Amino acid sequence: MLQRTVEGIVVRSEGKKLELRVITDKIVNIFVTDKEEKRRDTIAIEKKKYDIPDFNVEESKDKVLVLTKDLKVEIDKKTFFITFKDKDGDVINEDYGEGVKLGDSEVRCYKKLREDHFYGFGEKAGYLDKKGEKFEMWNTDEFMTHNQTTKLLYESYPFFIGMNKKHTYGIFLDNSFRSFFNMGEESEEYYYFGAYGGQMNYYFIYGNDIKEVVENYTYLTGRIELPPLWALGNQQSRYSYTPQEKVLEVAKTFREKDIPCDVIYLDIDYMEGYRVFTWNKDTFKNYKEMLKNLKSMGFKVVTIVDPGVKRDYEYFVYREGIENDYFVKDKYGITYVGKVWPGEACFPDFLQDKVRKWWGEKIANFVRDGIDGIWNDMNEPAVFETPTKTMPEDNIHILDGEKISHREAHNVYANYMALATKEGLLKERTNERPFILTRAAFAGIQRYAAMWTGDNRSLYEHLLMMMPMLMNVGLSGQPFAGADVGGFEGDCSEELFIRWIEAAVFTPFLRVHSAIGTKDQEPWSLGKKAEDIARKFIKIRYELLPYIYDLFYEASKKGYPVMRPLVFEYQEDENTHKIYDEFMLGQNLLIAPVYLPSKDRGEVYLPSGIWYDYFMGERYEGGNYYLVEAPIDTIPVFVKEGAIIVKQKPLSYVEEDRIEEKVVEIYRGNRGRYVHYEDDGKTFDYKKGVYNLFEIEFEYFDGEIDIKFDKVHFGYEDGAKKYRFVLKNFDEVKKVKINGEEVEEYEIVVK
Ligand code: MIG
Repeated sequence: MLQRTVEGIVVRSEGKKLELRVITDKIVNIFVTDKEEKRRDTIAIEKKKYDIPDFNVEESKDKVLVLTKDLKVEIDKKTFFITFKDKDGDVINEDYGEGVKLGDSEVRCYKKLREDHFYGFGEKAGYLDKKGEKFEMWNTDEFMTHNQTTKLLYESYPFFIGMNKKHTYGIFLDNSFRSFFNMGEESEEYYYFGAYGGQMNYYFIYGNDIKEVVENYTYLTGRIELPPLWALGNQQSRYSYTPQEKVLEVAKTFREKDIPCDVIYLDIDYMEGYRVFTWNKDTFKNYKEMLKNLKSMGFKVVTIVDPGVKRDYEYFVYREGIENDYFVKDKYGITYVGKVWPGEACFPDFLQDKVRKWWGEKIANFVRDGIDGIWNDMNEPAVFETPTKTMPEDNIHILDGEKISHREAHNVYANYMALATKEGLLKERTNERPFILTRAAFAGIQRYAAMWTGDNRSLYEHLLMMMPMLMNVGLSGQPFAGADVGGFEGDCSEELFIRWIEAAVFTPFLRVHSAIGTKDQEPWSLGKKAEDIARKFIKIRYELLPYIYDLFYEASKKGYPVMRPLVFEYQEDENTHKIYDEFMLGQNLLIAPVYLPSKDRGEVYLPSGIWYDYFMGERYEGGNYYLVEAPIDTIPVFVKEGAIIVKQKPLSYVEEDRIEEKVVEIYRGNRGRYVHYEDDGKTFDYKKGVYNLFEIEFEYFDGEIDIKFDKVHFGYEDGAKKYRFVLKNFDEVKKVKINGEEVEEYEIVVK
C-alpha cells in the first residue's frame, strides 16, 4: 500500500494511486490517478535535475506523514485526503470533502477555503484579488471588448497564490487541458480547481511570503533570461505601417522629433498575401534597403509571424510542410485546413521536434536580411469562421511520438511555437539574445518570450485594466509584459494617450500599437501636447534603463516580477492587499496612474514608511491615503526612503552611445542597499563572466553619509567609468564618505 521512492512516496488504495514527490523543502508534487499511467510534465516545467532534500516518512494506521524541513504533509491512506501543515503543525492548506475527484472527462480537487486573497492566474480581466471569482483557462482570441467579466483571454497560467494572515502558498496545476478554477464563487467553505481531461498533477508551493512563493514557482517553471537591452526601450507599432516608405518616415520622425525609440514593428501587411516568410513585392519592393536604412538610424525591426501557412502549392513553406508532413491533422488523419489571414491555411504541429527544427530554419533564413525579433500572433491558435474561434478539439498533434488531441495541445501550442522561434534565432545568431513577443502562452512562457495583452481598446477602462492584468501576469512568473499603449481598437484621444504613456513607461514592455483603420497613434499624431509629454516620459524611461535592467537581472535570478503589486512588497500591510490601481516598478518606485478623464488629481495609498514625490521631492508619511496633484503633464510617482536608483543619460536608442557615466540617486533614509548589474546588453558573454556587479550601500547618521561601493564582480571592461552620487532630500549633510574616505565630489571612478 505504501511504498517509499527516491523522490517521495506512492500510496495505493481502491484502484487509485497517489504519488508524492518532494522537489524542495517547500515544493511538493501531488499526482493522483485511477489509471495505469505515468505522470506527465507539460512544457511549463523546466527540465532540470532537482536536488532532492532529505525527508522523512512516518506511517500510522490510517495516515502517512511526509516531513521536510518546512512542511508536514499528511495523507489519509484510504481516501488520499491531504493536509499541508507548516513545521509547527499549523494547517496551511487542506483538502475539502472528497478532495481529489477523478471523473471520466475531468479531474478536480476540492480545498477548504481559508484564504483571504488569491492572486496570480496570469492574464485575466478584473481586479487583482481573485477571491470569490471563477474562471477557466483556454487560450482565446477574444475580440469583444475585454471587460471585468471576460473569462477567457489569450494566455493560460493554471497557477495561483493563496494567502491569509498566517500563510502564503501557491498551487500550480500542471495540466494543459482546459482548466477551471472556482475560488470561493460557489461556496464560502471550499474552493476547487481542475481540468476537462488530463491528469490531477499539481504542485504545492510554500513560501514565507508572496515573494518566496513566486521564487519557488519560477524554480519549477523557469525564469526569464536577460533580454537584449533594446527590448526595454520604447517600441512603435501599428497594424500596419505600409509601404516601406511609411516605415522609414515613422522611424525618421522619431529621430527628428527627438523622441527615443528602439524598435519598429511590421504587422501582417508586409507579407505577400499574408504568406509567412515572404515580403510584399509591391509595397516592400526594396525591403533589404529599408532594413539597412532602419539599422543605420538605430532601429531594430520586429516582424509579425503567424502560425497559419497559406494553402498554396506554389508557396514553398506550404509545399515543404505538406511534403514532410509537418501540419496538424484532423481526427481522420488528414491535414487540417482552417481559415486565417491568408485564407485557407495549415498549422505547423510545433509540438514535434522535427517541425520546430524546420520552423527554426525558416526563422533563421528570414531574419538574415536584418530582422531583429519575431512577433507571434494568432497563436492560440485563432481560426476564423468557427464558433470556437480555434481548431477542432479532436484534431491531432504528436508529442514525444504519441498522438494527442488538440484538447491537450491547445493551451501549449504557443509555447512550442515560441520555442521553435527562439531556437531558430539562436541558430542564426549564436551569441545574440533573442527577442520574441507572443500573444498566446501557457505557464513557463517567460523562458521563451515576452507577452502583450492582445486587443485592448482606446478606453480609460483598459488603461486601468492593464494594471491588475500585468501585475497578475508578473506574479505568474512572466516578468516581461505590456499592453498596447493608447489602446489597439478605437481612436485614442490626446488625453487618453497622454495618461497611458505616462503610466506605461513604468511597465516592463513599452509598445504603442493600434488597429487598422484607427487614428494615427504615434506620439506626435495626437497633438503637440501629447508629443511633448510623451517625449518627456519616454526620456524618463530611458534615464531609468539601468534601474529597469537591474530588475530584469533580478527576475532572471529569482523570478520576481518587474512590475509588481504593492502587496508583493508590503504583505504585512493589509491596506495593500486589494490595491489594483497602483503598482511598483521594483521595490523602490510606486506609480499611481491617473486613469480617468479630466482629472488633475489622483488618490494614492502609500504603504508604511517615508515616501518622496519622485518629481517634486515632497515628503509623505506612509500608511496613509493622499490626494495628490496630477495635472496632465505629470503622474504621481513616489520613491521609498533609503532607495538607491541608478540612472543614465537618455539616449535616442540604447546603442546610440556608450554610457560613460551613471548617476546613483540616494534618497534620504537611515540606510539603503542596492545591487547594480551591468553587461553589454546583447550577447551571452555575461555567462562567461563578462559583467559587473556592484553592491551599493549607505548609512546616514548625524548629518554624515557613509557610502559603500563594492565591486562584487568585475568582468565587463566597457561599462560606465564614473558613478556620480546625487543625494536626494537630505536637508543637512555635513560629511560624505565613499568607501571610508571623506569626499568633496560625490563621484567614484570604476576601473
Ligand atoms: O486578427 O496582425 O492582436 O496586435 O495588429 C487580428 C493584425 C490580427 C491581432 C493582434 C494585433 C495585430 C492584428 N492581429
